[in-house]
Amino acid sequence: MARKQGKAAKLKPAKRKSSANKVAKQPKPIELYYWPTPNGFKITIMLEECGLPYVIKPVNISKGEQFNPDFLKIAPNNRMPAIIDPQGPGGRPISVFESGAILQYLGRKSGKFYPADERARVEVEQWLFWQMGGLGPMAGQLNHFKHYARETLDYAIKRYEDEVNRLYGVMDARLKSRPFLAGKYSIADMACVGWANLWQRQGQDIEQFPNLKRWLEAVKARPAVKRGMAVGLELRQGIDMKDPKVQAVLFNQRAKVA
Ligand SMILES: N[C@@H](CCC(=O)N[C@@H](CS)C(=O)NCC(=O)O)C(=O)O
Repeated sequence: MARKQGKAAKLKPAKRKSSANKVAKQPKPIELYYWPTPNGFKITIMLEECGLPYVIKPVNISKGEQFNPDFLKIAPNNRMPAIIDPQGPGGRPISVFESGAILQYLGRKSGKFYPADERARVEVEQWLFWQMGGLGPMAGQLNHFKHYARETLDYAIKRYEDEVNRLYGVMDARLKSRPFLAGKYSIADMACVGWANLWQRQGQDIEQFPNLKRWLEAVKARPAVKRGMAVGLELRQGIDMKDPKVQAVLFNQRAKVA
């Protein structure tokens, strides 16, 4: 909705406005360095939910654009998503990497989906960090070993399938007595939905988790979530994750020592 698609990776900060045209001009859109994956969707969902104007800067991770020097200046972990907000604190540009930190930043900026009240905020943060440290990495490793690894390693597949199953059990228990992870809908739900949506691919049976199933349907029914999870899907069309050239970019990455 609030989105435009731009060309990748010219990371010039926004020029300062003169005071004469400050009032009349629209705010500059947030630049979202993005590829359509569950980590990317977290941010498109939040931007759509908040109605914040943004422009997509595609980072084609299958071609290695996450290693472009300009991108590394704002995202030193060579992973998307990252943002540049031209109207950051003090009216100056700011860049943020790590999807959890971006969600928190946008939550503070907009005053939405990330409550200021300390108790409510702690509820959100526990589940946000649970996703960042648990569900995301475990499901990511499962995806690797189950779908992409050149050797079939039963031990690794079982290890991560079990762990994702355990995490879904934790989520299901949490959702038994509340509609959303932190009570009210929040950035914690946005962080999880793209991952939980892949339950089939993760070898899980959603019927084992009725509360998670109800939550997933409710979150996915939100118009902003639908829009957010549709952003840029066309970008990855025709990309074969089993292509050795793609795997050479994405797998076996080691430290690049200067
Ligand atoms: N902890 C990071 C993880 C981001 C991440 O893993 N991004 C993946 C796509 S989902 C990526 O950019 N991969 C590029 C690569 O593996 O080189 C976050 O949540 O922002």
